[in-house]
Amino acid sequence: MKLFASLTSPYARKIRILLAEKGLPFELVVDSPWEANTRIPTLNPLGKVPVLITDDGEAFFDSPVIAGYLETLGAQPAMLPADALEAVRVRQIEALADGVTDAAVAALLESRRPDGQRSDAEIVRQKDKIERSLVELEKRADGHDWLHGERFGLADVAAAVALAYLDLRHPDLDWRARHPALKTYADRLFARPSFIDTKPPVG
Ligand SMILES: N[C@@H](CCC(=O)N[C@@H](CS)C(=O)NCC(=O)O)C(=O)O
Repeated sequence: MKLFASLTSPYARKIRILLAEKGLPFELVVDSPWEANTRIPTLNPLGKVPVLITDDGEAFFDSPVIAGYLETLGAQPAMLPADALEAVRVRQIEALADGVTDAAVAALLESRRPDGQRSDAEIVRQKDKIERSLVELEKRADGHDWLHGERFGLADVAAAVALAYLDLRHPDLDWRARHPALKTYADRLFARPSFIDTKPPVG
């Protein structure tokens, strides 16, 4: 397997952590879709990372689809429950966490627009999405080791990656001050080797 990814992409980090937790061997091909010589559009028409190329040469994107594919390989630990409805519930938390990342990216891009083109109202709108979602995640973390059920899984990987991305791109949000259960939860997850080994370079 080959994973095409940039080292700063939180969506790609989610997949790198899943691969590490499962101990699945893969080749990491670093490619930034923002660079002129990127190969990503030839693999994914949307021009986004991550893209996974299987040993048979099939391309899978986006990150939720790749996460689903990795489950089909049967490597342990399973990151989704065997029960189909419970698996949908985990994927709901994944969607919420990925949505936090989406809003964080949108707020960052908006904040980087030149004076006169930037909309502060749009930045606030995106940050409101983040805060509402963190309130929901805080409820799930409060009194629980994991966000769904009794086991570490895809919901936890997606949520912790989103929180780490907030630390990287929006330290001003200071989410820990308002979400103490998430703080404890995230600090525990950030200490796992899979998170330490995939920390994005600063920049
Ligand atoms: N929903 C996608 C989002 C992927 C995504 O937006 N990746 C960013 C990097 S963090 C990207 O490749 N952006 C390039 C672009 O938007 O052209 C996923 O979960 O994989």
